[in-house]
Formats: sequence, C-alpha cells, structure tokens
Amino acid sequence: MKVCVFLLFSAIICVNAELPKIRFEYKYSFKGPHIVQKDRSVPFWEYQGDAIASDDNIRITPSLRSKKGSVWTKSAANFENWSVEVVFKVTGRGRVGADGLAVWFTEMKGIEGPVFGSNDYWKGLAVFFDSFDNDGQNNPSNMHNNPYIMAMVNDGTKQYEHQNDGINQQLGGCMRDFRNKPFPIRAKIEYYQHVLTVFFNSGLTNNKDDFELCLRAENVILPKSGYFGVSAATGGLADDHDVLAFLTHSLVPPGQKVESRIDETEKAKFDKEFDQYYEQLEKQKKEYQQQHPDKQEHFENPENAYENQADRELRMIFEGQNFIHQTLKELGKRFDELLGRQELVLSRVSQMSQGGVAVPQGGAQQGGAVPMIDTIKRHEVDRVLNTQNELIQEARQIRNIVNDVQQRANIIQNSMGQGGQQVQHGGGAGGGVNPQMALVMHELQENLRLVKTDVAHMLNRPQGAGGCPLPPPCLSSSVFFVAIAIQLAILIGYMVYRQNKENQAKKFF
Ligand SMILES: [Ca+2]
Ligand SMILES: [Ca+2]
Repeated sequence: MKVCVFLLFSAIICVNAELPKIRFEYKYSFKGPHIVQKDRSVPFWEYQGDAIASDDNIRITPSLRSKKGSVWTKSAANFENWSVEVVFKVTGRGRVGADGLAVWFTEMKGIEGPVFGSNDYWKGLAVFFDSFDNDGQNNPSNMHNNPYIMAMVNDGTKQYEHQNDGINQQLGGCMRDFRNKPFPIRAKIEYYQHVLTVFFNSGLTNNKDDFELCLRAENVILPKSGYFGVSAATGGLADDHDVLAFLTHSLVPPGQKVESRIDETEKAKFDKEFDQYYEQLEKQKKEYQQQHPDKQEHFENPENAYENQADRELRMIFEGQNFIHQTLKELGKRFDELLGRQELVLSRVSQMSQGGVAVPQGGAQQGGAVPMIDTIKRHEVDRVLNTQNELIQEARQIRNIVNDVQQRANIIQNSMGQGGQQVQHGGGAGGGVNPQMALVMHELQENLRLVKTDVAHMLNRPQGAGGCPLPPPCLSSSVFFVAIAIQLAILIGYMVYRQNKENQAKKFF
C-alpha cells in the first residue's frame, strides 16, 4: 500500500516536473484588432504575393483564380521547442474549394512557389490544409479523401507530390472539413522535444478550447532556428484564405535555463534612449522648479507629495463617514417632509368632519324645512327662501286686489238695489227687466264667490309646504284679476247706461 502511494506521488511529481515553461513570443505572433499599422505593414511580419493585410485578418489569397500569397516572420525564431496556434477561415461559394493553406516552420524564409503558394524543396516543417482532392479520380477505391490536414517534413531534397496530395510523404494527418465553418478554424501545432502534435478545432462551436488530436509524430527533427509562415494558393477553384491570428509560444523544458535572448545592440540602443529621456526629464523638472518656487518643499521632500498608507485609510474612513452623514441628513429631511404631509392630511380630515356637522346645524336655524343634506349649498338655500318670500308677497297682493274688487262689487250691488227700488216706486212697469238683471247679478256674484274661494284656498295653503316653488301659471294672477275687474266695470257701466236709458224712455210715455 505504502509503495503504491509513493509511486502515485512520484508519478504526480514527474508529471508536474515535465510541464514546460511557456512564454508568449510577440515577435512571432499577430492578432486582431489592429493587425496593420498606418503604413499597412504588420509589425514583425512581412506579407507578399496576393496577400492583403487588414485590421482584423491577413487575407493570404482572395477567392480569385490562380492566386498565391504568404506571410512570414521577419526574423528567425531561435527557440527549439514551440507551440503555435493558427486561427483562420477558408471560405468560398463552391461546394469544392482550392487549393489550400500551409503553415510553415522553415530554415529559410519561403518564396512564392508551387506548394500552396510557397516554394518546394524546403527545409523544415509544413502543415497542409489541402482543400482540393487531386488524386480523387485515380483513387483505387474512388473515394474522395479531401479536405485533408497533414504534416510533412522536408530536408530540402523532396518535391511535394501534388498529383496524389502528398499522401505518401506525410508524417500523419486527418481528414477534416475546414471550409465554410460558422466559427474560425484553429490549429495548434506543437513541437516539443522532437514530438510533433497537431490539434484541430473544427470551428463548429465558439469554444476556443474544443481541440481534437489530428496527428502525433515522434522523432521529428526540425531546424533549431527557423521562420514561421503561412501561405495559400487558389487554382481553377478559389477560396478566401484569411488568417485571423498567429500566436506563438516558446516551450522551455523544466531544468533548462531560459536563455537571455536580448540582442546586445538592441539593449545598447534602448539604454541610450533611456538616458536621453532621463536627462530630458531632469531638465524639465528643474525648469518647473524655477517657474514654481512656491512648491519648493514638495521637491525637497518628495514624500510630502504622496500620502502614506495610514493617511489614505484615514481619509477613506473619513470620506465614508461623511457619506453616511450626508445620507442620514437626507433621510432626516425626507422624514420631516413626510411628517409635515401627514399633519396636513390629519388637519384636513378633522376640518372635513367638523364641516359636515356645521351645515345641518345652520340649515335648522334658518328654516327647518331645508333638507339637511351636505350637498345643498348655502346659496341654494338662500334662493329657495327668496322664492318663497316672493310667493308670499304676491299672494298678499292678490288678496288685496280681490278685497278691493269685492268692496266695489258690494258698492255697485247696493246702488243697484237702491235704483231698483226707485224704479219700482216710480211706475211699477220695469218688472220685465229687473228679473234678468237680478239673474245676471246673481251669476256675477256666484262667479265672484268662486274666484274668492279659489283665492282664499290658495292663500290658506300652508306657506312652506314642501318649500317647493309653485308651478308657473300660464297667465299671471294679477293680470287675470285686472282683466276680470275691467270686464265687470264695463258690464256694470253698460247696465247702468241701459237702465238710465230705459228710465228716460219711460218718462216720455
Ligand atoms: Ca490537393
Ligand atoms: Ca486526395
């Protein structure tokens, strides 16, 4: 058991110990955005042929027939073990594309040639992404075997066999479709301690780490120093070959010292530049001191210009407290506002409850007949009372007029009675007229009596009954009585006139 645990631990230690030190090599990498500078150049890289560099990618070939392009590092990488991740897209309108793309690590920088846009007889490694199936027709099984990914190492003596897609020259490979994928293709090529591994991300998902192993080859001997490059070519069919990123890492095996690869001449140049800038800074500092003598103490003791840790903490605490204080103040203000509003509402509610009782009390004092409803307003009550007073006034006037008419009628009746007696005493011949007159007078009296009873009935009606105004008459009562009085006067005048005439006529007989 103890032996097992010991072996397990030693295995873990061994695994941990085997991990190389990884360092990003910016001079052998590019990545968007801002791949190109203003002068269309790519820092640390050079592109040629039909390649076009833009901010987001380098288009090694456009999708036009018979194009060739490539991009290469300016300087040779001198680290033995490395890992590169190439992010690219191969897109075209056809169901079949051509020719393909190659990633290179060669002793010499490539030049334009027949092998995916670069030269043949190279020294070093090539990884081909071969779109077009050149040997598909001649295949014994008549099976298409492209698009295909393969690695080939050349010592400068071999010619790439295009006609059979280099199927017999490969270190290894895998058949994968890398054209027209929703996300960029990723290929991770690792060369570590003479073992070559190619991983492939098919670009079907957005997961950048979704790699699968395509090939692994041992005992691979590559140049100790070389140039990284990407090339591509189109033929009768054409695809866009766009490289979005080329990320290089150097791998240093554990135990091996990381070599200082700083160029001595470059170091001397930077040192000189630093000295120049430092001198300039000191000069400007002195000038500033001369111009601002009031800030002398800051220059004498630069520590004064900075706050120490304790001061900073204290200041932060103070600021925090200040903020809390302000917030509390604001809250207090809000509370006061709320209280004020609450008091206002309470006072209004109490006023309303008092006002609701006062209205019926006032109504009871003033009339007693006004309905004690809150909805009746003061001016409405006044109006009803005024109307009632006017009605009473008018009724009194009518009573006076009727009394007057009655008095006059009595006077006329009396005078008529006296006249009748005189006629009877005078001749006793007017007996034919007197019964008629008496009938008319009786009718008149009868009518008058009816009118009188009506008026009396009207006057005796309870004054405040209901308090509602009477319905408006078609003819006003005063006009009616005046008309009756005039009629009566005319009738009586006519009768007196007729009697006088009859009396005069009797005198002639
Ligand atoms: Ca091919
Ligand atoms: Ca093939």
